[in-house]
Amino acid sequence: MKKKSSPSTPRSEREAVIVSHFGVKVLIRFPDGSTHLAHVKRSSGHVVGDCVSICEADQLERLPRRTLLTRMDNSGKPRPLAANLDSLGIVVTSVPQTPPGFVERILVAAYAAGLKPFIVLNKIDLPATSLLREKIEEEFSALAQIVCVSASEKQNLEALRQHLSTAGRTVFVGVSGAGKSSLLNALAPELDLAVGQLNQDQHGCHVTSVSTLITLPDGGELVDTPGFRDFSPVDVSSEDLAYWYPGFSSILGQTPCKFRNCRHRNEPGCSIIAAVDVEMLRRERYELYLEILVEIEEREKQQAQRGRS
Ligand SMILES: Nc1nc2c(ncn2[C@@H]2O[C@H](COP(=O)(O)OP(=O)(O)OP(=O)(O)O)[C@@H](O)[C@H]2O)c(=O)[nH]1
Ligand SMILES: [Mg+2]
Ligand SMILES: [Zn+2]
Repeated sequence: MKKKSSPSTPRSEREAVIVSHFGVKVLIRFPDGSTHLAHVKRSSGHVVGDCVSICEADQLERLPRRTLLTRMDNSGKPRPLAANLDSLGIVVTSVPQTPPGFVERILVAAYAAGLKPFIVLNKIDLPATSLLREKIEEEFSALAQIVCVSASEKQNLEALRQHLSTAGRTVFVGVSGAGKSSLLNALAPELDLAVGQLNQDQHGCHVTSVSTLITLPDGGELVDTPGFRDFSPVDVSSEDLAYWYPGFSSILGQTPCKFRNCRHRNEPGCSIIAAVDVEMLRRERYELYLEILVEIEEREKQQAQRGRS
């Protein structure tokens, strides 16, 4: 049977996948494994994972994307991170701490982008990570698979390898210093990506500045990304947020709210508020929903104002 090609797999020798992006240059990989450094405009919008076709004069034409993960930067601009992904690994650990709500925000972004999320709890060799493990398992085991590893001590890497081998193309996201690059190095030792020490405040030093796509020896592909602490979901409207928000869909599926357009704030007959009252839904998680809802509504208001002016 002829193998069906997807947009994330180059179909001809003139097609390639972007495996690194350096601003005005991208490293592309052809189906035979050879690579080539091509020039692109800073405004090209290409990202790692994009499939491109090589036109005349070395110009790259981007092929349609299957999926795209985008985050909002500090100035409120959407920044595409990587394309043609299947799965998203949220890398968390005890040091540096992951900001409250980070995992929920990324879960929303992953679901909305059509990616299957899972959690990688790294640095299980540190005693502080055992405490975090209990918390993460309590809060997220019903929502996503959790793989507990130590990149530096090479603990339980086999479980991660196995997970990745059937996950398609995965992107790792997490705060700087969580150990994303260390994990890639542990999974593919010939890589030798730069890793950095934590600073005096136990934060990472933003060592990785470009995303890199690698093919794993045991199957699957993995994208390393630069660390960031804030992640506001893009491409999610205030109306859609509840649909993607972790833990809401099972409640709403069982008992829909009285009003179809319920925003789950203070509307009568709201099943989400009722679930919080009977402790079926953690109050902190619900309050985080309200926080993200305000952010998105604020953004929508600004967009509407810009549209009018
Ligand atoms: N104890 C312990 N330290 C680890 C582990 N994995 C990574 N580290 C350390 O954590 C620090 C940060 O690792 P990196 O791999 O650079 O982290 P990163 O997430 O890629 O950081 P950015 O590239 O800045 O986003 C380094 O000092 C690593 O040696 C682990 O499993 N256990
Ligand atoms: Mg890194
Ligand atoms: Zn409601």
